[in-house]
Amino acid sequence: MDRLKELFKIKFTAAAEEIKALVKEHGTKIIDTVQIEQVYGGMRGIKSMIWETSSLDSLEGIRFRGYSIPELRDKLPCIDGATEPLPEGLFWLMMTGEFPTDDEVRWLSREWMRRSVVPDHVIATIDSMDDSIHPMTQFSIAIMAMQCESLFVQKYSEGMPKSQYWDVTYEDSMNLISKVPIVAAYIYRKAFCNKDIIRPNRDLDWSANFAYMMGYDSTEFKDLMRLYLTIHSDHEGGNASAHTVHLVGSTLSDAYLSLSAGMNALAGPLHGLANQEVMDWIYDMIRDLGTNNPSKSQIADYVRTTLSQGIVVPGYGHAVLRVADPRFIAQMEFAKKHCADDPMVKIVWNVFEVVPDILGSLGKVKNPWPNVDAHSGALLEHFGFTQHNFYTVLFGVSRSLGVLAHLCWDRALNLPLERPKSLTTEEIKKFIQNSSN
Ligand code: HAX
Repeated sequence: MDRLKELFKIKFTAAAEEIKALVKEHGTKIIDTVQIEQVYGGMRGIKSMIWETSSLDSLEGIRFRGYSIPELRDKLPCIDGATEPLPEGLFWLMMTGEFPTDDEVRWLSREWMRRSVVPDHVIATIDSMDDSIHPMTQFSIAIMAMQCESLFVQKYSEGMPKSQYWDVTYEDSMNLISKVPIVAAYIYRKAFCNKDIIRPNRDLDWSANFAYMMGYDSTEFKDLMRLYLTIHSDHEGGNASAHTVHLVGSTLSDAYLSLSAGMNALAGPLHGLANQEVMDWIYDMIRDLGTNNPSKSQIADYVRTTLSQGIVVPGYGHAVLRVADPRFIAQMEFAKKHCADDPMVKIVWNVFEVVPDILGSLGKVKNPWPNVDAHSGALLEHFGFTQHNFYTVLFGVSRSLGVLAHLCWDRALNLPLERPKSLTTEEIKKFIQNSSN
């Protein structure tokens, strides 16, 4: 058993004992009450699931195992010339609650490289898809096509006992994480680079190799990928992609089926597709205004026009956050260090100065501040990565880390089939009537 798996087993065995005792002693205590507007309002804020790897505070932003993004950038191993920590370290932290050593991070890079063989039929599946199919759809289909490799499925059909679910889910998750960058880079090179495929470089870490396979070999871009793949990985369990993976996984669908389902949720414009929408919106603005250098007052007018058409301003707002997203700030800091004079970066910063006041003045937007998707496209464009419809795939590669780490925890803790109660409006009306009697 490898060190990560062994440590994970030690941690979840202790956690499972603790949870069992906690539920036995406190199981009937009420943690929250649910309001009718929450039932109709997309279940906002209802505390109804367990997610161990990260937690989102509306004012502080995301904390991974208790650590904020600035703390992670300080504490996670940043090795072998990298100026940003490697997401390998964050995966280790999410799995075990412990920071890995430099050597453990190096081991994980090598381990993912070792497992990263993609079956020929998956490549043939991607080849068979027309370039008009959105890269996120191709990505999701490619993940599904790998499902025949699931150890969970194989062992389940052989009568595996519950106590082994975690083991095969760990193996499936490690295999999948190692393969998603290969598949994503293949889709990219096929769609945008005349199918001029670049083979993996076995000496590189997970992010640097992903950048390299897509055709971006600069030191700075590799660091951008390390940052990008770290900060997009997990955002507690209630967001649509994480929750989808958790829900689908709760039926004992394997890691492949669960991750693919989560990617379909990420592909929606109110979620991960917003990174594509942001750049498309900025390009529409530049075209409509007839200038590459719009002033703040021109941007403000364009924002008002967007709103008057009943369209949301992409990259702004959040279902939980009530401040500028720390993931936006981390990218802004990267841009200040590496490309402060870039014209697109300047537009993004000017949009940031203009939009919150306008959204705030509407009186209905709960969070007028930028989210993670407001900045990522400008950074990618700075390095010549201009294919906006691929941006959500990058998000998906990163998100695989958090949701699969948690799928391992789901199976290790034997979390049950998810099955909340729904209500009809008739039942709600009856409840209102009875409670006012
Ligand atoms: N532009 C215009 N209107 C907005 C808005 C925005 N950026 N954000 C919220 N609103 C509107 C809502 O559409 C809603 O209007 P109605 O009452 O007329 O329906 C009202 O303000 C209240 O919404 P809210 O409670 O503040 O926000 P929600 O929790 O309902 O929605 C969203 C959160 C992220 C979906 C929303 O802010 C939005 O649509 N933002 C733009 C799309 C976007 O950037 N999505 C990415 C979010 C982060 C993420 O998941 N990344 O992957």
